[in-house]
Amino acid sequence: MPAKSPVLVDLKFDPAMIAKVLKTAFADRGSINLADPASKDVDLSHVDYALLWKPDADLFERAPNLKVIFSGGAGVDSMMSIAGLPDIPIVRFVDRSLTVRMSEWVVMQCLMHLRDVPGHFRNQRQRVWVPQDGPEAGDVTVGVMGLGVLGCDAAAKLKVMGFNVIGWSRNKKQIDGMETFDAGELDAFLARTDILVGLLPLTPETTGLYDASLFSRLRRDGALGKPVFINAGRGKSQVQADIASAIGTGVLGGASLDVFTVEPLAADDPLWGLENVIITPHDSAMSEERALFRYVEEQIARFERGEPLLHLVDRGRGY
Ligand code: NDP
Ligand code: OXD
Repeated sequence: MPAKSPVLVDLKFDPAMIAKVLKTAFADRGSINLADPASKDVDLSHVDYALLWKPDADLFERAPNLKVIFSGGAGVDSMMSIAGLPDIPIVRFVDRSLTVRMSEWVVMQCLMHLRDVPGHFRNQRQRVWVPQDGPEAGDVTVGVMGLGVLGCDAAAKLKVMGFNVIGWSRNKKQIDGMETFDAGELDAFLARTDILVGLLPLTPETTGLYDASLFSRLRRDGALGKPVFINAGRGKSQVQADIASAIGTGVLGGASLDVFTVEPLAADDPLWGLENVIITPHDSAMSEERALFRYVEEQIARFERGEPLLHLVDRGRGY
């Protein structure tokens, strides 16, 4: 039997962690880690599978015979824009732990705004005692934009916390106990939303979608007073300057942002200094290396048994 081709790994994550975890991954076929200086001149022409996150620009020239590309993350926008991307299946990362952690982050952010945690922090720092009598979750409608793997899980957990949850996606979804809207019903969806949660992939349609005009169409007479914007999808879906000015003018009451137009967020960006803005450095749900390598092993095994790959990217839609 011919030797199995090693998996090509080019993941711009923590290099020490990748090197460590790779030692026990892909036991039956081995791997070529492009972060390893020894791989610099290695012949990649025989490689069948590549696991990539922000790969080197010349990768597809060096590895022209790939059969499948695996994304190191759930989002594939950075992959889709690489010149020379071959027309072969691309599999995105779908993982229980990543999904659970994203939902933790979303629920936490909604609760932070519901219970005015930024205001409590401010009072604590000033050593003042100001009890707040805010609304309960059931008085507030969270509108989730993107009802895929992450959006559906987050929506279900928000409902457990008592929020009224509605959802928006490209195609209309039937989800028990949740009112849903399709792409053409954006205005109706926004008019009902007190807390907007963005869990959309970045595509040409979703680039710059969260802007001043969209913020101005959110519900203004809800239990929170002013609407809140939360985004963990992709930063280029938001017009960042519009967030800061919407908070300044009171169109938005607050925001939680895990993703930014340019990452890392510049030290002089005004968003850092806004009290009602909670910033996390794109760590709401990071890919866990062991789970990622196991996932790729399982998918390769499926592919080689002649079974369909799971979680394939639709090149036409871009996600
Ligand atoms: P999925 O592909 O499972 O879901 C995407 C959802 O977005 C679908 O419901 C889809 O609609 C909807 N959608 C896409 N384009 C449009 C559009 N133009 N109009 C309306 N709805 C649209 O993705 P996941 O849930 O797994 O992940 C979502 C995104 O989260 C990723 O692409 C990534 O960018 C981001 N992410 C961020 C992380 C972080 O750490 N901050 C971690 C992981 C992911 P339909 O169902 O009709 O196709
Ligand atoms: C992802 C991410 O897409 O971490 O998985 O952003």
